[in-house]
Amino acid sequence: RVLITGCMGQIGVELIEALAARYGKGSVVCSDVSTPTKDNLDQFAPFYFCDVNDRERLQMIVDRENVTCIVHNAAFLSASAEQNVAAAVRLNTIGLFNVLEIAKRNHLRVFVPSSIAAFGPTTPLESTPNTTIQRPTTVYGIGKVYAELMGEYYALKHGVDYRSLRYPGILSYKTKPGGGTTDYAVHMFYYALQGEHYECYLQPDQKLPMMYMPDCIRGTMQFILDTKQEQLKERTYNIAAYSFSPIQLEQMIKKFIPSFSVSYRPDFRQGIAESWPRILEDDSARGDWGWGEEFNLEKTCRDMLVNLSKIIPNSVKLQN
Ligand code: VAH
Repeated sequence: RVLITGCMGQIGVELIEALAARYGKGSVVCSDVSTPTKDNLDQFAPFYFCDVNDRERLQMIVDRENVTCIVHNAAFLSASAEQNVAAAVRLNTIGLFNVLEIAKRNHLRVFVPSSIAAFGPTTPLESTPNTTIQRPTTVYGIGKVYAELMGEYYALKHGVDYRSLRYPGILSYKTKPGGGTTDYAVHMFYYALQGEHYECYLQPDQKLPMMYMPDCIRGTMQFILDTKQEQLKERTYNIAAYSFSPIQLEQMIKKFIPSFSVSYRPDFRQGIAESWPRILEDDSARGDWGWGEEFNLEKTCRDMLVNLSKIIPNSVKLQN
């Protein structure tokens, strides 16, 4: 069975749905440090409240639920990690270490998301290859490099089947974003549909690699469940779909909501974003295990707006 830590997060919520669709309801074990409400508990059941720094509790869950694979999503994202360094180091590194120790002891497969944040200002940022300089300048990014290197160490020394994907920014409408630097891209859709002006915390021309959640979920399932170890030439792969800047997204949304307006007032997150790749090169993932996106930016925008307009009351009418 698959255990998802950080199951209440942006990716966790949708990964549970995809795994349950494939293996049946209740087939996925969920854990987080925020608890589901009574009206959505069954979506996350069986659910365990678990801080991954509590190794004994994590071991109890693995034993009791016959876990064979851990998808370790529990982490502080980039912006919130900068604001809570000690807590982020505890979760993003010690928590990761606990998961690797349990995987070694119980012969589990482990998937840990990495990120474009695992690169830094000295990395070639225009088309960042799978193997290159990684000197990130954020606590979150340093934690991701630690995870990548420790995962490879456990694979090499202890035969742990460790796998990781460097995600770009992810666009989705099923959960409200929290703590990420790329989350402006989701905020824009909410403000546009609510008929509100959006003040963006990045510069208008700050290009970043992005991807739509359905592609992220499909690619992750393919990588974790349908890819044999012998296909893997790397433990960690870049995956991406497209790149855009805030002003490009503003213009794309305006095709559907011409009245939408954005102003730009960069804050500390601009410093984070400009240290990240503009374009992620993911040829290795495409060649080694068949990664490929299905949503381009226009298709993403249309799907986001159509689905969010069903969730946001009295949302602005869409054109086109
Ligand atoms: C963040 N969405 O902004 C996350 C991600 C690509 C960045 O790791 O922190």
